[in-house]
Amino acid sequence: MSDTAILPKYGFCRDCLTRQSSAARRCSSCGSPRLVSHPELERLSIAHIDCDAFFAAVEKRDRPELRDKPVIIGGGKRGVVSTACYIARIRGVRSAMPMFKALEACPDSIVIKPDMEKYSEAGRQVRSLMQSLTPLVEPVSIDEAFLDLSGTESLHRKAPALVLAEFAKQVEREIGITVSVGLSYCKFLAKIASDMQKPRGFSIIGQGEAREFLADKPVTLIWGVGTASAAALEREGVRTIRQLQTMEREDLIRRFGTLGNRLFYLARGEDDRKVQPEHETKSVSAETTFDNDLTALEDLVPVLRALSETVSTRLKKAEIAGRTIVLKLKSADFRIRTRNRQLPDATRLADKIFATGLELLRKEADGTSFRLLGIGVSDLVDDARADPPDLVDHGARKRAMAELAMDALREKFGGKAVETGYTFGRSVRGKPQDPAD
Ligand code: TTP
Ligand code: MG
Ligand code: MG
Repeated sequence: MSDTAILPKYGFCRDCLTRQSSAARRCSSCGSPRLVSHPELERLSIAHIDCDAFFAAVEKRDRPELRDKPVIIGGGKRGVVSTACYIARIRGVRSAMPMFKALEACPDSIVIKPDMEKYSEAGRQVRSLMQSLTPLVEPVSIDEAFLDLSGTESLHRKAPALVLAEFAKQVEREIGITVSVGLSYCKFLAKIASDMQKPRGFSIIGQGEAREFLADKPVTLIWGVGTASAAALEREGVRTIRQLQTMEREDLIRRFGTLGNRLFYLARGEDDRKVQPEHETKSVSAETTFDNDLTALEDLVPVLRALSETVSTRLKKAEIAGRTIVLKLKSADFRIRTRNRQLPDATRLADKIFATGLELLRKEADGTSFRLLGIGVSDLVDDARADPPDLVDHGARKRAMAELAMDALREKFGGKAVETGYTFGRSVRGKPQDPAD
């Protein structure tokens, strides 16, 4: 066997990366049972990688004595679980669970307040290792990304599957956390695959098995099918993807609009969305210099609201979204302050930009007089996966729906037709400027 070839039928070992030459259940070299084989092993090149119990894993890395303990990251203002390690999950703790419930389920949990700076740094490290594999890395959230490894065989001198297994080992060694890998021929199935064997998973879904694999799954597995769409499908008696596979495209479009079209193709495992690397535009922002310096938070808030709407409108127009909110202030003595906050998921919603900006602004409104306020969004990505529709925070979801409804109205009746309570009747002093980003 040449150095670069893998026999798809026998695959390779995820622990020592040795290519296998028989169908034994354990690695011929190190004895590990963590073998990967698949008939399409050498052809598949679209991957989705997601870190395992991300926040908790970073904390465990930094406090090794917690390794075998149930650890929950959460608390803070909303009093819910951000993430639970896999030990706590076995005991019934889930993301977004109210903290008191989590502690009922697992009273000996170690609860740690989130340290976003630290998680952002770990996320950046993972991202930069990904970027050394291929320029085609599309970040989805703080702990996950799509990678397109097609055409990289000549560079790496090995099939994408092996490159990915090596990557998973590298992350463990160099960053001290673990990831799960999904490998397929399209983004839809790569994403599903990465979730199939967590933690430290490595799952493959090939073209040959896609339809059958999907058939017995619930429609909610399809990205974009949230609670509302699932209920609409349920009313028509559609529960499984198999049912969608037997329906006509025209029929699906008639019943469910554009979602119907997507359902038709995804149900058949057809997804031609490209992996889109991070955008060249670095950030989108808007700022205002006041006619008279402002000091009080309540005077700054309506300005922040209006600017957030401007930024949001631009993001929506460009079909992009960003994961980092940047607040900029210039004090009366011309000192510039910038403050950042990273979000778990990219957003393009004015409400989210505003709320995050406001959190940052509260800390700065300390009696200082300001002459300029700006808000921006960076870490830009394609908006296809921004603002996940089924987030657990119902308040936020309602506001997101309201915002999208308002956008539709504005489009119909013009920009000034709908104003929110924050800006209503209060025009922003000064002239919004476009800093050349
Ligand atoms: P996820 O990748 O969804 O979850 P996870 O990494 O904790 O666990 P898994 O092994 O299942 O992937 O989210 C990444 C991080 O984002 C997570 O560690 C914490 C944060 N997060 C929240 O703060 N609130 C939430 O409701 C979710 C889902 C995630
Ligand atoms: Mg994760
Ligand atoms: Mg994730």
